Amino acid sequence: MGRATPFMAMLAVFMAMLAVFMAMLAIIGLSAATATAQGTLNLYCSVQIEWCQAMATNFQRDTGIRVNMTQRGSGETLAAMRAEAQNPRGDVWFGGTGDPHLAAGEENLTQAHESPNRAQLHPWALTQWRQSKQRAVGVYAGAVGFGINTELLARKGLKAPGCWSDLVDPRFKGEIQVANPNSSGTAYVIIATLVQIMGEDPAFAYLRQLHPNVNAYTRSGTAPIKAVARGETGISLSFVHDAVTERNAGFPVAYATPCEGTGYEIGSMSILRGARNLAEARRFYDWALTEAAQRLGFEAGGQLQTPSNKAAPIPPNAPDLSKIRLIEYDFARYGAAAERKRLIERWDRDVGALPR
Ligand code: S7P
Repeated sequence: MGRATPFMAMLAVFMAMLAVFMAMLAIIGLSAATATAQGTLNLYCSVQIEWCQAMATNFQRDTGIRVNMTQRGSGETLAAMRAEAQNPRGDVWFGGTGDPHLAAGEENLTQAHESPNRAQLHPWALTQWRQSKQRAVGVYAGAVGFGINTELLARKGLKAPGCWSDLVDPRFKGEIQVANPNSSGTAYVIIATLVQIMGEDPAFAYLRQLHPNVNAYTRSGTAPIKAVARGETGISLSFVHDAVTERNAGFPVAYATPCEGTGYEIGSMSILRGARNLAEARRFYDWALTEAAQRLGFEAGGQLQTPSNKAAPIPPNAPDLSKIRLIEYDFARYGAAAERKRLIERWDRDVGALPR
C-alpha cells in the first residue's frame, strides 16, 4: 500500500488532466462548428470607410456572421462586379450612388429581394426598389452641391459660388475639383444633374467652359471634398453631407447648393447575382434597413446622409433636403445602363480629352 499510493495519485492526476484536455477539445470543436454554422458574408461597401467598418462590426456582433468587407466607390464597385460576373466574389453591395445599382440590376449582376422591413422605408427608397425590379433599395439620400474652403477663398479674395453659373467665372481658374465619371458615381450624378437642368448640349458646353477652372478630375467621388478640407483646392463638386462631415471634423469647410437647382442620389443596396452566401446576404440586407443599423452612419461613422428608415433620425446639422431646391431627378432614364455609358463616353470625348 505504501508504494502503491504515489502511483495511484499520479494516475489520478493524469486521468484528471486527460479529462480537462478532452473537455477543451470538445469545446474547441463545438465553437468551430458554431462558427461554421453562423457563416460568412462578403460585403462590398461604397460609403466612407468609417461607416463601412461600423456596418461590418455591428452586423458581425449582432448575428455572429463573419464579414469580409471591401470598400470602394460606387463606380469602381460596378466595374469590379462586371469583371467578376462569371465568378462573383461579393454577396451584398451596401451604399454608393443609386444609378450604378440600377445599371447593375439591368445588367443582371444583382437579384431581387423583398425585405420584410421595407414597410419602414421612405417612399423614395421604395421607388428605387420598384424601378429596379426589386433589385436595389434606397438606404440614404443626399444632394449635390459645392464644398468650399472658406479660409482659402477668403485669403484669395474670392467670393464663394452660389450658382452653377458662378463656377465657370475665370476668377475660379484652377480652383475647382470634381471626380471623373469613368470611376465615380458621384461625378456621374453631377453630369446627369446638369443635363437635366440645362439640356444635353448646353450641359456639355458648360462642362467644357468649366474645364480651365478644374485642377483635377479625381478617381474617387469623395476625394475633392477631402482636398477642400486640406486646403489643396478652394471648391469641390460633392455631396453636401460630406462637406458637413469635414466641417464637423474641424476643417474650415462650408457648402452651398446651386441656385438653379440640383440633383441628388438615392444611395442604394443590392444583393449580387450568384452570391455564394445568399442567406447571409439577405440577413444583412434586412438588418441594414432597420432603424438601429441606419443610425450607425452618423453614430459610428459621422456620416450625414438622410436615412431611408422613417424612424431613423436625421443626424444633427445634416443638410435638410426639404430646404434644398432639388430637381425631379429621372432615375429611370439616367440609371439606365446604355444612357449612363453614352453620357460617360460623351464626357470622355468632349471634356476628358481637352488639353490641360
Ligand atoms: O459616403 C459618402 C458618399 O459621398 O460616397 C458615396 C459614393 O459611393 C462615392 O463613390 P464614387 O467614388 O463612385 O463617387 C456616396 O454614395 C456617398 O454619399
